[in-house]
Amino acid sequence: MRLWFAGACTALGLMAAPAQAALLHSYDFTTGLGDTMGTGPSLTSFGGVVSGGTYTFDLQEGLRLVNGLPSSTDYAIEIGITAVDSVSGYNKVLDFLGRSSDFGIYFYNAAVEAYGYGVNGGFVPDNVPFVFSVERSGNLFSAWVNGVLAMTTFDPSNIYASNDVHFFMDDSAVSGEALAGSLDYIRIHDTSASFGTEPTLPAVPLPASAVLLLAGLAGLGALRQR
Ligand SMILES: [Ca+2]
Ligand SMILES: [Ca+2]
Repeated sequence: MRLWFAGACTALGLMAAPAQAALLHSYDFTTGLGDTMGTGPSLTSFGGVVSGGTYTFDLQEGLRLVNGLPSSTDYAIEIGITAVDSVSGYNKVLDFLGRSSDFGIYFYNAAVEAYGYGVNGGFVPDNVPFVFSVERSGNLFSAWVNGVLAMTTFDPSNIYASNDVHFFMDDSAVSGEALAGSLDYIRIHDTSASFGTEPTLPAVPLPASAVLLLAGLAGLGALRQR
């Protein structure tokens, strides 16, 4: 009896553990700014154009995602992007401080810069598609370009920790540091381990006739309760 009980508890414990190394949300711009997987909040646009599976943005026409990360401190983000003029000066890529601070992740002279800690590295190409990805785990922040580690830094001040993220939107503290380009996708993961995973589509919705039938049955049920 005790053995059975312990076994049941173990099984329940495993089932209750959070899913790890999974793609959680995928913004593919196929039908708008929503999550292709149908589970996450939609992106907010600052004026770019969604067309043909691509989000095209000029300076200060980026995106915002609120409460789309699995945690404000532990997350992984994968972005399919073509950048225009990433090679001159600062171009803000990720802002976690409500655009009130100059701190954040930039493309700086064709490198990835963790501004606030003065750490940079890697190579950011111009006018060709590439994958930019980041992970924050504990307070260790890492960034990759096409799967090659560009830079890593600890983030003890939590300047890259928030569930309100601005993409390609510069701040008001030191402005004039925006990027233009186009996005193939923005994908949100638990950890970097699932980078490269393609999204699964949500279940096919019921045809309209079935929805009407169910609504009718629900109406009958309501009538009977009176
Ligand atoms: Ca700035
Ligand atoms: Ca796409």
